[in-house]
Amino acid sequence: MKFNKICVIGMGYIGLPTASTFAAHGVEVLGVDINSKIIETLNQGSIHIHEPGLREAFTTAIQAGKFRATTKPEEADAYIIAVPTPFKENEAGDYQGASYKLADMRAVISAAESIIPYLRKGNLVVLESTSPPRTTIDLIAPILEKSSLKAGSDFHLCYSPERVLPGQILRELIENARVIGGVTPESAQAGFDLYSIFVKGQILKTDATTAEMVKLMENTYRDVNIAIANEFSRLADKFSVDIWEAIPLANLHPRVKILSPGPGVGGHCISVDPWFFVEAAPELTPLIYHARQVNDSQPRYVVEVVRRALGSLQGKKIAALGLAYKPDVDDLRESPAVEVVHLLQKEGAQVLACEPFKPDANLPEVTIAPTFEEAIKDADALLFLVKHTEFTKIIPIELVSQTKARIGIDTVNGWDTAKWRDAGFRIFKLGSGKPA
Ligand code: SAJ
Repeated sequence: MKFNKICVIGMGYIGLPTASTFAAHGVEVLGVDINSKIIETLNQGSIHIHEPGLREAFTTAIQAGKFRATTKPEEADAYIIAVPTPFKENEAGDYQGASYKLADMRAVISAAESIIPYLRKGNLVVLESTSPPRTTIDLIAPILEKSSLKAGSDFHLCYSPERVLPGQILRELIENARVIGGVTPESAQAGFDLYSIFVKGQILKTDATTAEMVKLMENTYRDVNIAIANEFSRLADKFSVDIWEAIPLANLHPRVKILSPGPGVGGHCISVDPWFFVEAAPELTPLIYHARQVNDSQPRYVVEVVRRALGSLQGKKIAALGLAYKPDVDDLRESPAVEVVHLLQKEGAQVLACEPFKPDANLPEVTIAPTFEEAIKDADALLFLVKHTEFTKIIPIELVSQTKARIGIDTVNGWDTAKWRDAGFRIFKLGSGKPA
């Protein structure tokens, strides 16, 4: 199949890099988003997302005259849906007294509906948004078929998960292997043809539900593995073992690869996607459910570590270093660091946060200091929550005159304890049992 024009719906972390990459490869791309501010920004040649390499890719697309942005789709050869699938904030499922989160599919539904008037025979529609099993067949096909065209015969329909790692999206978009699940083999082939435009990794064809399940399995696998690392960190604390020494030793075993404990699992993928399995089959997913519980309760565990370091939290001044959901990104969604700040404040602590990737973030009940120096100046303790490279490079001896704090709490193993101790700090590391 040939693609002269494609329409990418959702100009977020996935949609914009995807649209830019297609356009940079010579395809005419229409970027669609319901947020008119984003559309304005894009049409002015600017971007609203921090992602290494994205500005360059977007500029290439604009300069080639191949990219335009609007709030509504137009006729095109292919439509890619890349809108968020978060969970519902105010509604939960219940299985034998255990509450689980529910997928909020409203954005996917309205994106699919927005295509109906423009859909023509021979078009391809691809859903990229992470979705519960059977979404393509049971939710998307019936919506698109309101056009009176039949999925799989009149138009092609695929599910193709995105597996790029935030921070490395532009490279991984091209290099990663991509799975294309079609509602028919012909649909899968059409999807194959589309992504062949820029994907250099393997492109593997399968059916739509397998592709959906592959995506959910990948992120669930990671969540469960992080949960066991977090549980190990709690055991290490109990037995006065340093987990940061123990994990590399265990990982010398040729078939063991324990991940890193930390303040919890955030972001819009790994902390969300496993719930799609639980919602679809709560009776089959006790392990997945409990892994979510462990990771979701890790911020509370961090508060216990802080309490161990400081005693009562009432009135204590804490500099929270990092708010993003993981190192060196500006994304604060579902961030465990933000939750730690909220929990500490509930316990009476006064927290001043520092987030170099988003110093002007506007978060309810979080105070962000204008500078790192301001955040640490009057603090009783420095709480290291996100392993941003610049925080790992702090030279402790240089901080002595800049902060009142003589206690550091490191939840990410980003500081060399000996150096901090030599500079006169007591360091409490998550998962290391006792202070150093
Ligand atoms: N984390 C740990 N310990 C670890 C690794 C990560 O606590 O050892 C935490 C991070 O700090 C973060 C969370 O887990 O809070 C998730 O971070 P991540 O880097 O593992 O993953 P994401 O959410 O940025 O991206 C994931 C990736 N999936 C997998 O690695 C299986 C990515 O490839 C997917 O494209 C993305 O989800 C997605 O969009 O689904």
